[in-house]
Amino acid sequence: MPDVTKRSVDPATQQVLKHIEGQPIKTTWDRHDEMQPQCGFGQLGICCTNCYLGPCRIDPFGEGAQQGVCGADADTIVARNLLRHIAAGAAAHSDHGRGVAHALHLVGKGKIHDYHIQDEEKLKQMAKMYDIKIEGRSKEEIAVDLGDKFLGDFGSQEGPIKFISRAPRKRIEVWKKAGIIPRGVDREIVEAMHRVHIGVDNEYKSIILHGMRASLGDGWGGSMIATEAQDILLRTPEPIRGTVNLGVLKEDQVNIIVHGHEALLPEAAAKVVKDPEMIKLAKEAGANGINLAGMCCTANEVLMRHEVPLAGNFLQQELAIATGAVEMMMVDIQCIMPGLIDVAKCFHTEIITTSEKAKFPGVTFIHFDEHDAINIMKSIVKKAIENYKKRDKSRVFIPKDKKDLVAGISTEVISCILGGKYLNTFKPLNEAIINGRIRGVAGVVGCNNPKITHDYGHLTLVKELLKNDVIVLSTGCSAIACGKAGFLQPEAAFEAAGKGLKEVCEAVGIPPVLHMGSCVDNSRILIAACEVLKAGGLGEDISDLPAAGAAPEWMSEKAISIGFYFVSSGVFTVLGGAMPVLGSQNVTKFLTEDMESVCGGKFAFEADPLKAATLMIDHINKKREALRLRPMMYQGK
Ligand code: SF4
Ligand code: MSK
Repeated sequence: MPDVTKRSVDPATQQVLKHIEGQPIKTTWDRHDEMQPQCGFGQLGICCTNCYLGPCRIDPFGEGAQQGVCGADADTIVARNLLRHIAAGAAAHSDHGRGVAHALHLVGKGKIHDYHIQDEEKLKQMAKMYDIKIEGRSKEEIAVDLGDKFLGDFGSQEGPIKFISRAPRKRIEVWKKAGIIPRGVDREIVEAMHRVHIGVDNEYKSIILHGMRASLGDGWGGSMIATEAQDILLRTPEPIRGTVNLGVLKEDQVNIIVHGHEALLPEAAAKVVKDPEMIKLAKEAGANGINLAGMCCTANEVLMRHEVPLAGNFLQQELAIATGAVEMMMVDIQCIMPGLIDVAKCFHTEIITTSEKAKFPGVTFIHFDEHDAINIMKSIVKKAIENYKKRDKSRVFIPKDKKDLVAGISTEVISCILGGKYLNTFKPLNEAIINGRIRGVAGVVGCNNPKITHDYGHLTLVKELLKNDVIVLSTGCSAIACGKAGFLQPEAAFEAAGKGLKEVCEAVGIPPVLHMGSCVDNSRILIAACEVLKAGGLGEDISDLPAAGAAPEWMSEKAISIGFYFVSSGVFTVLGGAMPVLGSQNVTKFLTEDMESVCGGKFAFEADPLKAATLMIDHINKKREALRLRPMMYQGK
């Protein structure tokens, strides 16, 4: 039997894994074991299936073929494969953003009635940025124009996309010099796919430079539009208390899990499960109520705005069903394992997909049409209630583990907490960095991956950063991991923090790990970096900041795109495992060394999270020295 402690450090996950031992239930860890040894050519990035002269692969030992049938060498093949990954990741985020921008437009037109403008201030702030007339106009009129402008940034041919102008002047100059300012979100993704076609772009640096441009179209385009439009429609997150881990599932209630990345859909679910008519139906079915919980980034969205509990992060999706207590898993887009279907077959759980972009064999598709959101959601919730009657109570196993947390720390909230209601500013944070109480800032984000013990990478890295007085901004599955370990409870996190960081966080009333949202909300970290620069004293460009990024358990193409837009924005970024590029020494060197001279940021690959923390702290110290900041006041914890 596999050692569950090697699979996860999370006690709830370990318990469910133990509970299902011997049952015919396969999880991602089992499939990962079955997949060993994984393809070496794939890991090194040196196989190519881009045309039917192939498939081709390069001999990594230099003895066999060094070129594909067309003559492409390892550099070209590795760089092209990487660009395909970036394009897919950027496309996923950006298509999400397009959906929300479109919804904003429709709300303004009065064609959608279940959503409304909830953050008028942000609507006007964004409208001003796009030179949209505000005076004397209704919020709906402004929303129509803003929705159009957002959508325009997807289809724009010449650019630059608008939000590039939010970056510091020096950063824009760096991008101009490198020729990587995105002209249109879609244009860069399409051009990426053109360049990787056989016989187009064959020069690795040129291919990667375009990857940087496409990723910037994600971070400063598609993702940022998604975040801002969601804030306008659903409200900008504010600090909120919540609960996390599989223990949030309830033995006596109808459990419904929303999973994926949509924000509009769970919004409707959060409303419908409170509807007295639905609660009455649940009681008639023998349950004590309806319990809505979230998984992955849909979870982060609905937690931040509705206190909906988080059932878990990426590697826990199958285990949630394996508790035997889930009546329905409602999935939308991204990070939904097809393996869920087989686990669900072992129980009464019904999986419903609500996105026509994300279908699964044998899984019911119910089109989530924003025009009739509440009614559609009611019909879905009714199905879940009906399904409760089929639950086999003797098979239910819900681990007790759950933790309280504080989430919803948007950029606006940070500046408001730091500066007070009337003086929104990051100044107190800057002063704490300048005077040596806080060493610097780290963005720790991204997925889980069975290649690394679940949550171990995130937690070990974050603990080490906190100990060394580095404040952590977190999103996605990393934020959920931090929540499960108690790092999002101010008091518990203070225990882990160095003396200086603890003093500052206690004084201003923020936890040292800030939950900033979902994957698209990594754009909030970019904006936070801009706000820090505006507050003064820490240089003129993002690359001047004593800051670093990390994705210790990354796995998705979106994570590659995120990594690229962080690095291209000037941030030193450590990935917990190498991207599939090691088959080309030139590409690897470009990513981990030469990129710094192009954009001020570069990648490092380090699987050991303690060593990754050291790399980040060393980088932060180097930036402190360059800024001639005071020595640290205390030496960590
Ligand atoms: Fe082989 Fe070149 Fe075709 Fe790739 S593009 S499959 S390397 S022939
Ligand atoms: S959900 S992209 S596993 S963070 Fe955003 Fe988690 Fe990574 Fe998906």
